[in-house]
Amino acid sequence: MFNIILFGPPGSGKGTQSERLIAKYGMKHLATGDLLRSEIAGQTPLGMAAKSFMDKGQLVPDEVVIEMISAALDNNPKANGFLFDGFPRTTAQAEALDKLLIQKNTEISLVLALQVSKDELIRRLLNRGLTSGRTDDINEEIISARIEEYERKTAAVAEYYKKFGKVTYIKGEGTIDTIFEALCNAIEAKKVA
Ligand code: B4P
Repeated sequence: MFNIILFGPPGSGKGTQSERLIAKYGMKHLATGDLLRSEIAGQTPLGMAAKSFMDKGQLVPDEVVIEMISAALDNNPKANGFLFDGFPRTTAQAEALDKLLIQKNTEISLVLALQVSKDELIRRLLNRGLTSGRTDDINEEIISARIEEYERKTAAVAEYYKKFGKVTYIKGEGTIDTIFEALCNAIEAKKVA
C-alpha cells in the first residue's frame, strides 16, 4: 500500500493537485475539509459543531477529525492506498494517524509538502472566494487567521515526519501542470527507492 500526505498551507494547491493525483494513481482520496463541508451541508451535529470553528478560520478539534478519518479508513477496506489531503493538521493528528495505519499493517510512505508564499496564498483564496461560496474564503481577516493557525499548529507536522525521513518539499508556485509533474516525479522516486 502506498499512502501519501499532501501537505501545505491553506490555498497551497492540495485540493487542486489531489484531484489529479487520484486520477493518475487510483488512491482513495481522504480530504478532511471536504468531509467536514459535507457534514455541514447535511446539517449533522458534527457539521454544526465544525462550522463554528471553520467560519472563524480555526482548526476543528482533533478528536472530531480523528474520529472522522478513523471511520473513513474502516469504510474503505479494499483501497490500494490513501491520499490524505488537509490531514493531519496537528502533531496529535499525525500521531493518531500513525496508530490507525499500524492497526491496518500499513504506514505513511511519503509526505509531499507544497511551499507557497503568504502573499500568493492570500491572493488565491480571495480569488476562490469570489465564486466558491465558502464562508472561510470571504475576507482577508479570516484567510489570515487560517494561515496563522497553519503556522502555529500545522507547520510542526512536517517536522514530525522529517524525523522519519518521509518529507519531500515541492515548489507550489508556477503552473498547475508543472507542480503536478514535480509531485509525480517525487512519487516515482519514492516508489523505486
Ligand atoms: P481545506 O478544505 O483543507 O482547505 P484549504 O486548505 O483552504 O484548501 P486547499 O489548500 O486544498 O486549496 P487549493 O490550494 O486547492 O480546509 C478548510 C478548513 O477545514 C480549515 O481551515 C479547518 O477549519 C477545517 N479542517 C480541515 N481539515 C482539518 C483538520 N485535519 N483538522 C482541523 N480542521 C480541519 O485551492 C486554493 C485556490 O488556489 C483554488 O482557487 C485553486 O484554483 C488555486 N490554485 C491552486 N493551484 C494553483 C496554482 N498553481 N496557481 C494559481 N492558483 C492555484
